[in-house]
Amino acid sequence: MAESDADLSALGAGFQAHFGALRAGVVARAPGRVNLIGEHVDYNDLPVLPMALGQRTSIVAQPRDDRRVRCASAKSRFGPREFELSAEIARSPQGDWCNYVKAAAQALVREFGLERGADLFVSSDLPSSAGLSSSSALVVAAGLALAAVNGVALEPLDFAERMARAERYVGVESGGMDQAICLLGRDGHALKLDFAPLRAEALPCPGDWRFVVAHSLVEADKSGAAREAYNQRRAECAAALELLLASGELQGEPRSYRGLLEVHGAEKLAWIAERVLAGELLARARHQLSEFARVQQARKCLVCADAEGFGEALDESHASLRDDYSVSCPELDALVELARASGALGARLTGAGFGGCIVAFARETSLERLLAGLGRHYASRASALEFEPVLVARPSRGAWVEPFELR
Ligand code: NG1
Repeated sequence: MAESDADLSALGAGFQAHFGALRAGVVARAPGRVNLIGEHVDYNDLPVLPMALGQRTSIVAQPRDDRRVRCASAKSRFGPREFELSAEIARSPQGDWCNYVKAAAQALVREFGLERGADLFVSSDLPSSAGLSSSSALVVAAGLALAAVNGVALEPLDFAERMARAERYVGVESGGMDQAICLLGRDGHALKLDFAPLRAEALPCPGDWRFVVAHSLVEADKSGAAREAYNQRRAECAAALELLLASGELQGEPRSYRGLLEVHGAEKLAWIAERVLAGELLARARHQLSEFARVQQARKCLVCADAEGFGEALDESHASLRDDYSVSCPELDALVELARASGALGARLTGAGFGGCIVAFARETSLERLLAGLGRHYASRASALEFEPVLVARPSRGAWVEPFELR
């Protein structure tokens, strides 16, 4: 895809304003994503169905002769940072943007012994803390840039698995969805991703299907409180699984959600879970099992262009995330309702929740009505926002890196 000259010259000018002359470098591009369905299940190696966005993070990188990495951002609130490449890179304070660059750098030093630092200029049109995976876009772009200036080239599948492990540096026990869709995304397609090992099935989006992303205006701060809540969900899933396995019902069976689901199916396991578990742990396990079934269902609907069925799966996913997984909030619930009342066939929170965005699904014929309905929600606030609160998601290609050339 040819990038516009204006975009490249803005990146070049930004780089030079921070670091001086740009002699020879690379530019890495890494998209955000919207997850259509399969939420809070990737860390249990259960499949997900996201698409990569046209919005992305770009990094211009110029190699250095030492091991220093200097980072600057086009956004003034992300101040300049520096660190030295090493196998034990000290973390910046929690929430600092540079931790995402350090995450990629440390992993690549450990695995490939990178020797060469770089000056990095970062620019992005992805809102942060929105559930659109701006964090993984930064990790992947930084990883691609640092690998390229060190002459390390990897297959996207392999790179995605490495970057998923790398991002845990920031303290979130995340799964592998974001890095995978960021690297493997395909124009016009959603991807069904399976994990351990990572596999991707590209599914063309029917021509008249539209996905609209709308922001709740609540920041889902995954470097703060949302991080604890996220890690807690993962721990609760593990605790529920232990109890299930210890019950007389499942002795000697596979020891993972995926293994159990493959052997018994979601319905039978849900029946067992209702007998063995209670309270929050039952609710968390129920979400894992029901979301697994919904991803299978949604995949089928996508393949046979059953828009009503797909919308229903989204609606049910939201209910499960709200009621069983407790990761929604009143602002997200209200936006989901508004989307449905404005012609969406289905809508749900997308990403980790606790704020951030919803994804609403509609046919092309209802798009205008949906956008108008959602738009009214922001009427009094839109001018105060530094990002577009509503966007039509265009399924886009995954990340890449190329020589930086001003045409
Ligand atoms: P976001 O929406 O970027 O916070 C997080 C995890 C994913 C996945 C989703 C929930 C990271 C980097 N990503 O995404 O792995 O678990 O939540 O489905 O933390």
